[in-house]
Amino acid sequence: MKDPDCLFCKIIDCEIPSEKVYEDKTTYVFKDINPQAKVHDIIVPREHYANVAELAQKDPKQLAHMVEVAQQIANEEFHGAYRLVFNTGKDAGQTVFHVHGHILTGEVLDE
Ligand code: DGP
Repeated sequence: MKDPDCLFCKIIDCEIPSEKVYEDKTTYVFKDINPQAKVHDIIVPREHYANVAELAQKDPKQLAHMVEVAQQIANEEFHGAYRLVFNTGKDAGQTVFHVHGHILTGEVLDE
């Protein structure tokens, strides 16, 4: 399912440009517009889910696949070390309501 008003659905469909890092049949990864680490990528499922809790409930295999892809990117960027953050809910800082993981890597991260 797509949400015609969703920013990340539009990025996935190339209606809005992005700097692609990786893609496959179910998953798209692109550079964050406002990076918080040397490497800061956003990983999304092509299907629209509002947040990680909904994704975990409705398609746990997709969530596991996203972790695998994040690991693969970190293996290439920084010997497998990375942070994977899913802001969930407005009060936790979620601003785009299409589930996305922030992949932070490429350098030693602050604790
Ligand atoms: P969050 O705060 O967890 O919902 O993260 C949303 C992230 O999406 C934030 O780090 C900035 C990024 N972002 C927002 N709009 C765009 C955009 O148009 N292009 C790209 N590449 N990233 C965006």
